[in-house]
Amino acid sequence: VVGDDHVLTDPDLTAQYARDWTGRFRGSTPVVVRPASTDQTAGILRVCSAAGAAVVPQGGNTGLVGGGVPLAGEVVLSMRRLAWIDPVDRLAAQVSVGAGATLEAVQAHARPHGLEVAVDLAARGSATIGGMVATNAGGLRVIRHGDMRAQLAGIEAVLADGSVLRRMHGLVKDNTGLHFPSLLCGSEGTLAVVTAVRLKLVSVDAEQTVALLCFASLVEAVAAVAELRAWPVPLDAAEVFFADGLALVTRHLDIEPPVPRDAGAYLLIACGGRSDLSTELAAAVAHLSCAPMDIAVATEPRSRAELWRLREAHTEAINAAGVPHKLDVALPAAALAPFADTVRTRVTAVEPGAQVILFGHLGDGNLHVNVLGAEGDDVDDAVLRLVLEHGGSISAEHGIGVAKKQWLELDRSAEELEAFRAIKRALDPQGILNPNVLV
Ligand code: 2HG
Ligand code: ZN
Repeated sequence: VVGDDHVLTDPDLTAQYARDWTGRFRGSTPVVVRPASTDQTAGILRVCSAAGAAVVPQGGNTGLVGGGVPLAGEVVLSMRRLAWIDPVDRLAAQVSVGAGATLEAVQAHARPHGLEVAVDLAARGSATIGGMVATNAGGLRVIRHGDMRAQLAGIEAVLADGSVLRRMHGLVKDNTGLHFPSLLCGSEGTLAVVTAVRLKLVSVDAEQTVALLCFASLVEAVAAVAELRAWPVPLDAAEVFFADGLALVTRHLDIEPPVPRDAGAYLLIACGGRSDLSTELAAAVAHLSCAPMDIAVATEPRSRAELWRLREAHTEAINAAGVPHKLDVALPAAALAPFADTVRTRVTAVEPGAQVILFGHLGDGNLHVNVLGAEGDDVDDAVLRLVLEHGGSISAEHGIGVAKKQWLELDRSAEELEAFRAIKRALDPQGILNPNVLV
């Protein structure tokens, strides 16, 4: 279907497709197939259906829950060659792209038109749009524009039997029955393989301000986000990290932070618009009930990037220190601080030598609990149960994959999971699409 050059069987070539970026998930595959079109994707799935061969669809392989790794010897369907990008539709402020286009490539394509994809994340250089849709990626700007699901104006996807669902006209109003972008977004490659996406675009902010606020505690940072939200300056991001993460990042990058190293919580906020909003932001900060102990502000691209780097580099700094257990969780705003206060004790109770690093998207109630030095799954169990005790969700934005599959039944009801399975059986009766993920 794809020609010999795009069927990889040499273990030296397939190895990189069979493990994840963190090193936690390692599998094997007899074959990696690399289609360049929707027709070829459909052809491969017809062959795999006929052979009853299980398939793991894979984009940029930047996922963090093992959802794109062939852990049971599945065929890998690498979507990276479907990297076409149509001209930007300026009238509609939309663009159609192949599933394999990277977020960075689409951003570079849209920016000359003053437009951009509203979702942004640190893995932008490798993460593909198809993978971001399949996992309903969130990232750094959800507080303002919503997650990947909110950016979808159309989708094209291939079902397990090779049939193609296509609705890419991008109509803003289209109330004609089931909405496949919603159904497939977040289905983690279990229902269909996304081949193309019609994305809504937003206008690029001409001026942007980033501020790093140092607080005595997370309680104060959470309260600050609530108060800043009520201020008439639209927040683009409200991110959090702590002193231990800052120490790891500054050591890894060999830099000095622009703020003291011993704050109780660091809140990075960003806002943007047509004009410079830094005066409004300063006024909003000055009115906070709990004044920050220290502040660093940046309006120029370079200094903004330096502040952002302190937050974005957490993932790579942690990975340089070891193989982490990553627990991406969501909590109600009121439970964020009580959870953060308890989680370290719960982890060290089951894994005395473990190091817990917390950071995340505070404005979305989304914490990334990273645990270094954990052996088995006891740590995952302790953290996820603590999340549920606090009324949270076991996955905020990374998905379930294989990493959290065994805890899904604690979070979703038996009735919900049976509905998941019924949809899966209807669309993929042989169960060949990502069979070890989600349900
Ligand atoms: C981020 O927010 C990503 O930087 C990765 O979601 C989180 O490394 C992580 O745990
Ligand atoms: Zn994140």
